[in-house]
Amino acid sequence: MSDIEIPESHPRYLSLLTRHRIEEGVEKGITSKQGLIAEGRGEAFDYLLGEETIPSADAAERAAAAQLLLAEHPVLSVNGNVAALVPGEMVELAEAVGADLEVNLFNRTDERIDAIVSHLRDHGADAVKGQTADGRIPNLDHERAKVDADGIGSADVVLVPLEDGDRAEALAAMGKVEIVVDLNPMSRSAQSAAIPIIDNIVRAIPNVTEHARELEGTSREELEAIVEDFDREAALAEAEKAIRGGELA
Ligand code: PTJ
Repeated sequence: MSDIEIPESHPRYLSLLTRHRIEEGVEKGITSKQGLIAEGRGEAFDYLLGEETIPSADAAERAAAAQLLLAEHPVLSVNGNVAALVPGEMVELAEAVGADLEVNLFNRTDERIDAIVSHLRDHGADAVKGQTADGRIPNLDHERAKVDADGIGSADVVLVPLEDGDRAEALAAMGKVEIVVDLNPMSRSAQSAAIPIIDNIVRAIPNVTEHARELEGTSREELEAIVEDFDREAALAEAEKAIRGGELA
């Protein structure tokens, strides 16, 4: 395990910390090597976004909190990058909204599933789904399609951060309300989501949790109004505009 110290005063502190966590994730057998490439892609978009949560992303994070609180069976999907970057934060969000955590991998191996389950337990999770794999997402090849029947298989609302486009689309096609976290507003995952959150996951998850805590005790009608008022097309357009640095071309 690498043990570099990053001074908090460094202008690119968050970006360096994030890279370091992903690198550690690969060393621990949690994150796939492809996860390093995905991280680089995400960083490029984050740089263009100004490495901040733009107002439309904050609105998406509030709508996501409301949608998760309204859900009957919400599930938070965890892959190798998510486990490396925000393990404790995912556990806290699951607790705040009463959701299940499920390990669901693009490059699935039983070893990585088990490593991520115990990593999440080390960060305070009681129960983590993903090892049973007795359910299937239709229209996807075998390994990528595996889910728990009593987890993602029967969820009504699923949070899928940093997801590959094919699977995000297949989950949406199953009729699940999909909340996606992805720094690329043009990705198929973001485009297929009911609530696309265009923000870095390290900022997004704690902010969804904070909104959920603020919204605790809010009536169903008010929560429904927050979800309805959220405009996904406008949020995607705002993020694209911010990335392009001005007016849409
Ligand atoms: O652990 P596995 O096997 O499930 O594999 C996970 C990865 C991420 C490797 C796999 O799902 C994959 O290849 O994903 P893609 O197709 O590279 O898509 C990842 C998306 O996440 C890209 O659109 C990136 O811009 C985005 N992204 C990367 N890092 C972040 C991010 N979005 C938010 N926060 C980040 N830190």
